[in-house]
Amino acid sequence: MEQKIIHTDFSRDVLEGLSSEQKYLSSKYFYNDEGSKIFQDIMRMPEYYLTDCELEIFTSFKQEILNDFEIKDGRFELLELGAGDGLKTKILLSHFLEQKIDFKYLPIDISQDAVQTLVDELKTELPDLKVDGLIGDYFDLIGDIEVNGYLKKIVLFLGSNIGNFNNQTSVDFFTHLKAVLNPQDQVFIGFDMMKDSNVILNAYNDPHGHTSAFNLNLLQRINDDLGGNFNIEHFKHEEFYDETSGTASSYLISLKKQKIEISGLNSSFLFQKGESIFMEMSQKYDLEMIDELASKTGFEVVRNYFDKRQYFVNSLWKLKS
Ligand code: AVJ
Repeated sequence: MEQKIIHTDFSRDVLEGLSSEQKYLSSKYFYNDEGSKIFQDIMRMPEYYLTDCELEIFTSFKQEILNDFEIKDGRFELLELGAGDGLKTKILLSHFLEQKIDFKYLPIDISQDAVQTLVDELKTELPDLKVDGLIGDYFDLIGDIEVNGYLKKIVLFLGSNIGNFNNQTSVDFFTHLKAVLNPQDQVFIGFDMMKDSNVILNAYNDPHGHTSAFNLNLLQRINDDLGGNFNIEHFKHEEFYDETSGTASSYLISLKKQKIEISGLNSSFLFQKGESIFMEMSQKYDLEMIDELASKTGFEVVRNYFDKRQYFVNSLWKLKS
């Protein structure tokens, strides 16, 4: 009997990634409902300093950030790409409400569960907030941003989500974003800074096993959604950090020679013992790289906000005039 193959982005991308010389999977598929939960465990562990840094920045500078957003007396829309659980954003949201600012919050995430939970929570925690959740991929949704008249938009891209993009993808992303923005709009981005490699490796190779579970969950997702037969005990997670380029890279390593069948792809894939699957990059930045990315894509930096240790920066950009 011939098997019917349903081609989704996920199946196409898995087929392409596992068929290539250096096997790879895209980290954007980490965030199914289970993966989004594991990511929350990651954010709560002390080794994952990124969350604490951004919380510190927002807590210390919430009024200055509001001033720099230059709302004047009008209304505005706050769009957040990859909002997740909105933990850090809530600090800004509640401050803006206290200041009686008239704005609407539009959280966007690839995980339906994450968006639904966030919107439900916000309705009880911040009943005065105007909020509309959107589900989808950032790239696709940027195209849907309405270039509607005079309502100022501020686009949040926090938590070093940008780190998952390589240089070319980051340039494409901001170029694309710039094309749908109006001259008064702004972008507020979280970048993780280059730093001592031990600090980075502790965050991405954590002793609790959350990062490992996060990566292995994607193999489980392939089993569940595409009929794969990965035994996740036959893979282990490894993290590398290149101090020169600032790139942290995540791999899963096959612990033995094995053949994996994925019935939904009608394919099988041979793994040698020690062979790796490239899972994720988490790019770290310095200020020069940030300036360069902004100016290459038609933006300029208004202000950089740092935490005390200067581990992280939230960079506010406006359109280059
Ligand atoms: C959600 C992309 C910011 O790269 O730091 C955390 C994802 N991966 N631990 C990051 C992640 C492993 C995270 N971002």
